[in-house]
Amino acid sequence: SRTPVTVTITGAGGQIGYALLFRIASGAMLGPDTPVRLHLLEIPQGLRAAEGAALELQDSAFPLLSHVEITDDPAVAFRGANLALLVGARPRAAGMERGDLLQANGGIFGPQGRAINEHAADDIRVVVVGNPANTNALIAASNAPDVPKDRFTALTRLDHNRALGQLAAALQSPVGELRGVTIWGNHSATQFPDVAHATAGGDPVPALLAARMGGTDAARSWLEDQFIPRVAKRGAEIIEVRGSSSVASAASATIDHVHDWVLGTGDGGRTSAAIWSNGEYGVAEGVISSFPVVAEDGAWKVVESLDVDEFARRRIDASVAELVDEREAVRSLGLI
Ligand code: NAX
Repeated sequence: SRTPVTVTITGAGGQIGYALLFRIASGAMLGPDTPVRLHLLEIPQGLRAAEGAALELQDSAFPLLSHVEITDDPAVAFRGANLALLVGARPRAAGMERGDLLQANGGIFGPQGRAINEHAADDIRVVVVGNPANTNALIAASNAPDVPKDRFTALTRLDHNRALGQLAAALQSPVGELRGVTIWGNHSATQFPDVAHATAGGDPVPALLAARMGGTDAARSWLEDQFIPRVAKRGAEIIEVRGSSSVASAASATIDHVHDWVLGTGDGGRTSAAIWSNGEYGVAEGVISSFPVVAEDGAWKVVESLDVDEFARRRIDASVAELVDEREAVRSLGLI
């Protein structure tokens, strides 16, 4: 049987952690032939919740689950880690300024980046879920100088999946027929969900929308006034309707992200992930921005051939400007 893959989950005692653990242990993330070791990192007050989840993992008798380790020590949690899902973060409290939020998260993602640098396996791959996800990933990457920058990513797959869901509903098309949707920029309200190059059943989405909505102007206003803001603000809608933030959908998107990164995007084609920018599409170098990507041989690659029109350019630039601002803020706080 194969050597288990070590997966570290931070914030494992929290809500998303609880939804993630069972899907990882069932094989949904790394496939039915890959055994897993789980390292659950929590702060002291979260340890009991993680221990409780571990009891339930035991009670689920997953054949692929070889071991569970629970700790509040990052050195122990990241030792030998092949994959790290960084979920635990400091949420924005009422009245907290952005600087305070970034400072508090720097106190989490700086030390975690250093522990990854020192203790993780050579093939470590990191996805940051905890918000502000892109900048937390940048902080972790900057504190792990020996790890290649392209191993640090942030989750925009939930935004991507939200866009697919909205488009499928609007076009009355099965979600599995949709290709070529992109989330650009930051995982925040400035993100740009872009369907200009998307297809449904092989047909161009902009033309399908125009046909359904009675013209290109109607389709454009639907995109600008409904689709884009609804995807970008879906987190708030979930909180309002459900009375609690997105949990299962966030865990599911995290599973999708890691699955595709490790096993490849294959026939599913393009997706979206926030990765280290090397300046593709004029995005500032050295921020963690969402791009159109495929994954091959365990690495994300930006799909570079797409036309960016003037509307898309403005939207991408606005979201990237926010990422550059966040980078300046964490730089001036000495966090990177
Ligand atoms: P919870 O508050 O339920 O869980 C967070 C857990 O992290 C807690 O158990 C806490 O004890 C633990 N924790 C805090 N600091 C830690 C540290 N230094 N080391 C280890 N563990 C630590 O939040 P949950 O609903 O699970 O959400 C987790 C994060 O995901 C939040 O930051 C949230 O904003 C973010 N989200 C990101 C999304 C994305 O698409 N990127 C969408 C969903 C979600 O909003």
